[in-house]
Amino acid sequence: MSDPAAHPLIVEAGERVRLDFVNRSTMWHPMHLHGHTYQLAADGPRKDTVIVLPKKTVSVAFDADNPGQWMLHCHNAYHAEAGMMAVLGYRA
Ligand SMILES: [Cu+2]
Repeated sequence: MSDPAAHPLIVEAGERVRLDFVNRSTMWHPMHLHGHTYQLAADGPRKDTVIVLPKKTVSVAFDADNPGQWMLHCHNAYHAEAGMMAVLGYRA
């Protein structure tokens, strides 16, 4: 497995960030972001985990308001251990 910290997703403090979770698999993936809550659609609920159904895409948006390094991963532990994880970091 590659080191997720080797290629972090970099955001700028204060920006509004959109994440598109594209599920090309046939499994459910509860995608979880640490350190932030994200919004589903323009006026949707704020959550830190969203289930991405098979063959579906879910777009979320969050405010980059908590500098640090944060994990973004599937909440199925065996998926995360298989590599479904990334590190979100802030531009220095
Ligand atoms: Cu998963």
